[in-house]
Amino acid sequence: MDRRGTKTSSIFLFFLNGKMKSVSVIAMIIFALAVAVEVAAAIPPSPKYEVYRGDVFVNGTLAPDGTRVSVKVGALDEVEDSTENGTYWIAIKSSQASQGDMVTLKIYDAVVETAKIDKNDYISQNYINLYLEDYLVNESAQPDALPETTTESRILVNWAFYSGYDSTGVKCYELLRRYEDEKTFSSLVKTNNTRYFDILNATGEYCYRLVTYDFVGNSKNSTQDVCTTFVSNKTFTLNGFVKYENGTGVSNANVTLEKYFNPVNSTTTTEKGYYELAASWKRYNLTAAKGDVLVWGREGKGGAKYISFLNSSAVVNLDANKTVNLTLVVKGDLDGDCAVGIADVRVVARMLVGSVSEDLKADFNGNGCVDLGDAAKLLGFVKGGVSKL
Ligand SMILES: [Ca+2]
Ligand SMILES: [Ca+2]
Ligand SMILES: [Ca+2]
Repeated sequence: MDRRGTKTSSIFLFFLNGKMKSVSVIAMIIFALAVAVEVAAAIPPSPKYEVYRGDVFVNGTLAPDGTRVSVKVGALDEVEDSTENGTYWIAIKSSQASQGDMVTLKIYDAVVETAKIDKNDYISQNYINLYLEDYLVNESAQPDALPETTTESRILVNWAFYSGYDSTGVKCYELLRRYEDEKTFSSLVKTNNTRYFDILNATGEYCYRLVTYDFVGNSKNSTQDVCTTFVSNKTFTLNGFVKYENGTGVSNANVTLEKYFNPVNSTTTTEKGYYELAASWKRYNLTAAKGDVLVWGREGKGGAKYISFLNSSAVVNLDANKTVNLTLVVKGDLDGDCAVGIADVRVVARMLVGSVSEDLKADFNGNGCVDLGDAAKLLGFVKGGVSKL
């Protein structure tokens, strides 16, 4: 007889021997049972624990902090832990488990060990090191096909999530996009969602690629990119000024809008450096350039001296009427005073000794670095003898 049974019986005997003999037997039994239930609740059930602990290794090295480990005993709820210093510790109250129940140990969603429950001990320590080898994502998610063309400046990219994609589970997705002539895809979003609304801010082709990541950090690209072309017949105006570094307008500069390195539209600046162009809703390269200007001597004759200019360019997303100013740099002017003089030669000298960081604007001989030849050429230009940089 256990302790609970002994106590219940003694209460019962008290009533039988005391002054309550006249009370009906049924009422007495109900009262006794109520007391018995209360007493039973006050005595905790025997605590029995199965403790699982050990080191966790992922791909041959101790798992990083936060690696998810779980233990599931029979039909009981799974209990989780996050690794710290490469170890896990999980205690399962095994009172409701039965001897021989299956124990499943997982790293993320991957089953890495199994065991059987042993209820003989009050606290049973189970030292089990866990090892996971996972070097790839078993299957990649695939975005749904997109319409060939769209006139909306917003597109929904959808994909499906399938549980059981990967042995360790899918942690997140990354959607990448490539617009028109871009050489590579760039990241739009990392998400647990399975859809993304993308804003298309220029007409043209957009291609999407989905990357699936598992919990270990492996990734896999979607097998096929999906593409759509945003079409619109809207046109916009682009205007602005081309200026020298000192803020003076550059007259007679050529301003060109290019797409795929082909000119789409071009104009020349006014006396004050103003330009204006119109083009369809796209993304362009905008370039300002100016031909050599004779500053000394007679054109085409020996001894003549010309100032040249470095092209200036910008990427312009023409999704509205826009103003873009460009700055034209005088070739050889390294201190920004819009003139080429001995002060600029000193700047090149400082680049040579390393007290000023190298700027390829000073690579006048075009060999890809700033060297003594550049200093000599610039000095020749300033002192005479070199007619053009
Ligand atoms: Ca995997
Ligand atoms: Ca200068
Ligand atoms: Ca050089």
